[in-house]
Amino acid sequence: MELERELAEAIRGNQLVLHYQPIVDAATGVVRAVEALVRWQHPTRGLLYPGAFIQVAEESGQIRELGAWTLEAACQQLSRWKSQGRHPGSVAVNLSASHFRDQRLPEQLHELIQVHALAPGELTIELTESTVMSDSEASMKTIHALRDLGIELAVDDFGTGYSSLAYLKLLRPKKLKIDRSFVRDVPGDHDDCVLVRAVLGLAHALDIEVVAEGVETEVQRQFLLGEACTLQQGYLYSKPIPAHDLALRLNAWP
Ligand code: G
Ligand code: G
Ligand code: NA
Ligand code: MN
Repeated sequence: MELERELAEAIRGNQLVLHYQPIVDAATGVVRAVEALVRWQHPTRGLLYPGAFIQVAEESGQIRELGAWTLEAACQQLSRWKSQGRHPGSVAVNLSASHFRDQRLPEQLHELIQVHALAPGELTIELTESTVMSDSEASMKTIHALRDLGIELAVDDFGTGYSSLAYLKLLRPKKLKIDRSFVRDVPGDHDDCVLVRAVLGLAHALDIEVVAEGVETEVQRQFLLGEACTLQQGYLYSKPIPAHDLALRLNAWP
């Protein structure tokens, strides 16, 4: 209850901060995109991670406000990087299911793109499989509206939910992110190797890019590269870090 009240202040005040984790072309080391991950610099409890407050935000109805803050902050940061002569490729933002279904979201995104003069392909929305499954009719409206705006979708934690092939065909995401639980034990675990290959084959057939999440070791990197999975994200490359630290790794722009 207290956290709920404090969160309202945090969103309006200056206590939330985004950290960014690069998504890297593992063959060249070039940063192809960055994922924004929210943190709460709490006045007395220190730096809080989403696990400590996203649920509270959901249950107290503050998740849309939090999502709006995240979107605005990420787009601002992208503009700032560009004005500094750097470019991260695109910025990915995680949105909760209820925010995604909010019929005001497309308008909100349209405005953001205008205000920050973004190319639509510079902004990616990350969704989990359950986000879209939970109310497919409202979600489909959003999906079509985002497609019209040119905003790209990525399916996060792929393989952990109840994805069907029909769903992928409907959603037509730009990217699939293989959940890190499938990446952790490659190449040692035979079943996980088979699963990773199957996802890559499926995505390739549907013309969807694949990102391997949770890449922590050189051995995992090499295995994935051998399977032609070049887009990789994980501690091997970088943890989520403040914008200023990430800037040093970004590509020159324009
Ligand atoms: O680094 P990490 O603890 O940040 O992220 C944990 C989880 O929190 C991830 O599943 C991520 O999708 C989620 N998350 C991170 N930032 C946001 C955000 O701004 N909004 C929402 N809804 N979820 C987020
Ligand atoms: O659900 P989502 O994939 O958005 O969650 C991202 C979470 O995964 C963040 O908490 C982030 O800190 C964490 N993460 C990112 N890379 C790695 C990694 O290589 N290993 C582990 N264990 N966690 C990671
Ligand atoms: Na994510
Ligand atoms: Mn993920």
